[in-house]
Amino acid sequence: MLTDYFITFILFFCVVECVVDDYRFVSEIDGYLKLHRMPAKWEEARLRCYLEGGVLASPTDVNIITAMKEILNKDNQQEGPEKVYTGIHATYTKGYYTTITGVPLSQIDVLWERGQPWSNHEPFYDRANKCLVMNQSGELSVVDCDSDQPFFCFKLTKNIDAHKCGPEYIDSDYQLDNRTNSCYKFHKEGRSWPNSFKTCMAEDAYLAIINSQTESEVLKELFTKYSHDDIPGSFHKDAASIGLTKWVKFGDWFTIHGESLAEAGFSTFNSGEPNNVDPPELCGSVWRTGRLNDHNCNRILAFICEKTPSRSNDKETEFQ
Ligand SMILES: [Ca+2]
Ligand SMILES: [Ca+2]
Repeated sequence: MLTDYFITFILFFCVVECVVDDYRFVSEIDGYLKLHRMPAKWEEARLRCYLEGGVLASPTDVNIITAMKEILNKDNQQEGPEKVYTGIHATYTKGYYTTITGVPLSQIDVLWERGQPWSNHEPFYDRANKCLVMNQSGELSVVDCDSDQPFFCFKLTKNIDAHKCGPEYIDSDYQLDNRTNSCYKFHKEGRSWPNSFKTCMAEDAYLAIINSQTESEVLKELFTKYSHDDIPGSFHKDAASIGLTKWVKFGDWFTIHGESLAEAGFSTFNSGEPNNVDPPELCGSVWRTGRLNDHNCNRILAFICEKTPSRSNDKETEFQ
């Protein structure tokens, strides 16, 4: 019930502007925008938005252009970035621009920046690996997709959901476990350790850290819910990446929050591990037993993200 009230609250009170985990509600577009100030290459920006459950925002109509411009010109009293990536790209075939969702450039009312899209009287846009950026005036220009630019992610309102693990703008797959007071999500899609780390970050979470024997049991139980058949792909299915790496310089294992295993509260490796059998095994995983393993960071494995529900609880309290 609390959840229902919370959704109602968001929908009712966010008429002008409200912020859910950095996503600002914009009523005119019935959705949320988030400005990522940290520049990234276009493919990275696209991936980041996808992992957050949204898309790289494109200035497809006057409402979204207005909203993006407003944030660019006045972002929390800070000067916004001069330019941001849009979702408009020609990475499939040079010269053929579409948005991420497939809207062709020809169907968009484009306001080009002065001199664009021509350069030295040659059509500049008809070259490989080009993407469009938007400036603070809403004008577009062509850049190399490998350049680093800030960007906006966009999400429709229907993707916003209230949940006991947070008023999530991502998904509701996180489950709170009362024994550890943490939320967990088992990702059964296989990824390398670095990509697993990135995915958890995009979900406002982190690769799980085992802080106690109890938490080891919790992850073991979570893993048990996913049989080999439940996990698609042909990778190894008895281990899942967690937030543990070997600090080579120091020569021992540390969590991604900088703690030694003793400081973290759980240090039991599975029998025979760490064995460095596929060298270098510098990333950490949990076996189905709930115990630790070392594995090669490039190895594809399922993974487990963890997040604390406290931030969202604060918000729910505030909104009652
Ligand atoms: Ca933990
Ligand atoms: Ca191993």
